[in-house]
Amino acid sequence: MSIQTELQETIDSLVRRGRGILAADESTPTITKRFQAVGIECTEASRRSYRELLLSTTGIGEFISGVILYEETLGQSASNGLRLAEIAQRQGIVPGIKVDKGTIDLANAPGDKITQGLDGLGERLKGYKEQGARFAKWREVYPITPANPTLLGITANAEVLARYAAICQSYGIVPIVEPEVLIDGDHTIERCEEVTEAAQNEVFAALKRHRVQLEAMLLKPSMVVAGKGHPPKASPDEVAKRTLRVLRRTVPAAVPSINFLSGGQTPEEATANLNAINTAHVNVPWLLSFSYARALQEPPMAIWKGKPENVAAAQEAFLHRARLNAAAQRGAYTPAMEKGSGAG
Ligand code: 5MM
Repeated sequence: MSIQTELQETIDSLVRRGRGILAADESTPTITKRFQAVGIECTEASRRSYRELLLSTTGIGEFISGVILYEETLGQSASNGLRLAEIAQRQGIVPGIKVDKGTIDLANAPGDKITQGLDGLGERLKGYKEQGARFAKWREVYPITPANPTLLGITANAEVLARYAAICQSYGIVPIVEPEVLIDGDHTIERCEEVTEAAQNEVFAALKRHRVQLEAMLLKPSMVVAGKGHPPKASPDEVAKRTLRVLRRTVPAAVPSINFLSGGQTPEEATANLNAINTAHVNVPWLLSFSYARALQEPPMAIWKGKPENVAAAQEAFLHRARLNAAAQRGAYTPAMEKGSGAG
């Protein structure tokens, strides 16, 4: 099969109305933090059991088209001996892989970050592909302060995202490009909008420079929201208006789908905001969907608590959250649908 056909098949499988992506690619330090917050011991075995719980949830393939895995998970097998990636595939869910190696300080740009992991990326992609991965994800972060992100931060992060995306496509792997404007801080929603527009403008300029095929990538942006230290929160209509304005100004129509991260919003907020985005738009060229980690996983993780007797209830809560976000993708969510969840 040609690389072009491979890329198109993966895009066709991922980009589907009423479906989104599960981000289950927390690195070991991040999942340790998330487990500790709800009293779960973080071991190789508990991480495997938890991710098996998510991927083996009956019916989850109706709402989730792809899953981003962490390297460890891609190599793990479930209790029945099947590889976790194969369990996903049997649910109709395309396995993907987080390929970045986290952030460090960006030299000469105090307060800004840059993501590592480009060295040897091609060789790693070959191995991940053999293990079943068909798409990849790379995240750059943009902290907001009065001085950040700097122009250097915006250009350097865009360049790295574009180099990653170009390498992925040359190996037949669909890249998810994730520029995350962080919610930390007390900045206004106006400042978030300004930074998001500048960051995304530069990302698409860099993608063009590196000849990335826009039809064969997905964008995973943050929504335009105020800093978490700047209450009250904006209404879903306000978030939708500003988020759509930035997207229209920055994202070419050739990109097939935009899958938002939840970025510290509560599960209910992330669903309501996605729904508002999908009800506010008129004739946008992209599918507008989700690629949530915390907003899909917080309820099931809190219910599971590492105990086998809680697996069924945790799966019910996960399925419920996925169903609500799938409804939000169609603009068909109402807060009344929150009732009757499996959340305990
Ligand atoms: C921003 O984080 C991504 C989306 O998650 P949320 O919906 O919770 O915001 C997520 O895919 C993230 O990139 C992974 O969890 C990996 O994070 P770390 O910090 O381990 O690299």
